[in-house]
Amino acid sequence: MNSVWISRLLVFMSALPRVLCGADSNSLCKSNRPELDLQSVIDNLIQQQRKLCTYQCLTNEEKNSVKALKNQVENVTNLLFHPPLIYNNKKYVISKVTYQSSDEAMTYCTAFGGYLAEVDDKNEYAALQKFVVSTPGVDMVLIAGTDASKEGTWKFQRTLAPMPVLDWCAGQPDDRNVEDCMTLWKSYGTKMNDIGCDFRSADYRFMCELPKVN
Ligand SMILES: [Ca+2]
Ligand SMILES: [Ca+2]
Repeated sequence: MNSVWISRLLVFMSALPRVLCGADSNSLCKSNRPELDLQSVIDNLIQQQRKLCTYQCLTNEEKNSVKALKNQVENVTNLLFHPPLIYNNKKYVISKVTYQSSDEAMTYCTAFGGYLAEVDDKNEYAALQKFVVSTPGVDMVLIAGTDASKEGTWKFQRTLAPMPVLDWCAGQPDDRNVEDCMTLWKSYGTKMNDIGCDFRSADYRFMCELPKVN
């Protein structure tokens, strides 16, 4: 229900006691009024309308500020990331730039309201594989996952939950020179590979999982 209809309903509900009871307010009506408890219904509707009053109730000046901010965020997003994938009500983006550490990559993702992309099931994994394949100019893409706390036990950095999907490139994970972070590697079937958590190559990119914003 939109706010226009709520406003109309509020006007109607406010008038309802007079409609029901008339000008002389007979005794039957008086005795029924507490049971109707119109005031609490009206209070309830007013509360609901307040909850709906987020963007609609802003002044034009405030709406323009919100639009300008959205444009700025979109411009910065386009500067930093390739065109996104929308999947299962989430937005995934792969960076155009490299990163100095997995922590720094996570900080980028957090700044946009998300986190390093977490593969929660095989369908999401397949969608992210296709996304990496279809994004030009990227090969090694950092996603969520680390075995830093215990070699060979892979968890998400954010939740510390065990990774439910592990699907390695041939010969991986090899932990070569200590590799405790996770990538998808396009050159080797876009499967998983363990890599160092710090900067090793200007070719590395990272993928964020963000809330989908309309
Ligand atoms: Ca390792
Ligand atoms: Ca490796």
